[in-house]
Amino acid sequence: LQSRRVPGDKPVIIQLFEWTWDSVASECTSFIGPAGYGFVQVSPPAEHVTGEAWWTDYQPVSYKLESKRGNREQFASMVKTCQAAGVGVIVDTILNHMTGADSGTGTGGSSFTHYNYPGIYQEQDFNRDQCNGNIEDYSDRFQVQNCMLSNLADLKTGSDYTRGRLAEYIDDLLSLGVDGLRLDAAKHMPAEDIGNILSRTSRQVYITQEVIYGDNEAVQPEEYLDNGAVQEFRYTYALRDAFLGGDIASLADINNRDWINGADANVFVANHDTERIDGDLKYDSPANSYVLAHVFSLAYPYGAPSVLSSYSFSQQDAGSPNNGQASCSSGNYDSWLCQHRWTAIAGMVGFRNTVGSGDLNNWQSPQSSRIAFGRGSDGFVAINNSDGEWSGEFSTSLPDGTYCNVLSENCGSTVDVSGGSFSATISGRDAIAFHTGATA
Ligand code: LAG
Ligand code: CA
Repeated sequence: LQSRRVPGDKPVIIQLFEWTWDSVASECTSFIGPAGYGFVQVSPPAEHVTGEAWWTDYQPVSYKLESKRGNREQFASMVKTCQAAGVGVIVDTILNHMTGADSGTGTGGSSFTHYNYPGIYQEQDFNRDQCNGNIEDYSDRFQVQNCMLSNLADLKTGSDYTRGRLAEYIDDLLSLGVDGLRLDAAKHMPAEDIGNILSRTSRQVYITQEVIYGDNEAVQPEEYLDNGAVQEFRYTYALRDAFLGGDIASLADINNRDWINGADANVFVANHDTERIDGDLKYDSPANSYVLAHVFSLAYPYGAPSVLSSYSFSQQDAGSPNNGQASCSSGNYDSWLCQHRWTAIAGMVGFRNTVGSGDLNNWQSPQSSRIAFGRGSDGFVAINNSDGEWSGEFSTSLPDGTYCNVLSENCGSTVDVSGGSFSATISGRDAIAFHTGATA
């Protein structure tokens, strides 16, 4: 089942949080494909509850592809357009639950009550007979997998009917050409239930499972490796602590910890949930730490990296601006942040693609807030997470030449490598990165 975990030779994923299908399609063509990103991860496409908040999308009502992000035709056309631009589409997929509402009508016009979704699921398809309440104790495996996550009606993923119905939904997505699935709330389903559902589908695609690590929890990320890749949240926490705390030299060994193996991991500086947690890294974190963490994440050989592209908010629940019709190029940005276009982040995508699986080498760290390292003989990066300027002589395995600092606009700054070394001055809270794919 190698196909479920290899993200390919363009491993960088963008999570286009809350973007409509039309806006995803046009961004694939105009920027994402040309920039070298391999995949976009899009919001859940299934019919969901109505409302202003962003999180309505996480309460499915049916498997009709009619959501705030667009309809079936728009979804199908987005997949084709992105693929034509060389970009695969990963779909956020909710298998664990349906709604948390007592009753209502979904974005596609379907009526429902908490435990009745006409033509799809009734009372017997939920775990209410096992547990009639919310998860309270994460050290209790039974609760984590059978009780409700925030009152969301918990599907009986152990039953033949439910498994078949979920596989049918996945197969519908696959029939439209989808390239991968992000499995929402994977920790709340037994790993073998997910394995069974995926085994019923017509094709095996990239799978990344959301299994949020917690100390002393009953359900652990490692349990899910047979199904595909797993999102390694310990990595997100480690980057947060390092970049906000100052000591980034401690990240030296994160490809060699007691975590998910790099080849099996999907990692990110932030996702739509963590950017809403106080104290986690987000777009307005102090001292350029969000950008520097991305430079590290895209340079360092661990996991398939995702980059969140989201919008600024002052209220946690606020839905996306302009009804999700995102725009990065028109000059009318609303509050779309377009992180995937930021010079440093987009520049590092070329770096990642060029260095491929090149070994980590030439690690240099004169103090804990400053690190520099190479990737094979194709790329080199230096990150200065302190306020003062860092002037130094660096050892590198890159061939002699003049390279663009890909963190600068239009090759505005360069580095001269000669005889395995170069000298450079890196401003406080800044970085430089260069690779053999971008010479001056
Ligand atoms: C996820 N991963 O496991 C998503 O990444 C996360 O964003 C989802 O929560 C969660 N699982 C369920 O799919 C989001 C919001 C919640 C929201 C939920 C359902 O973070 O706040 O819950 O989606 O829409 C909301 C209310 C709750 C209420 C619930 C049910 O905030 O207070 O109990 O709806 O009505
Ligand atoms: Ca469950």
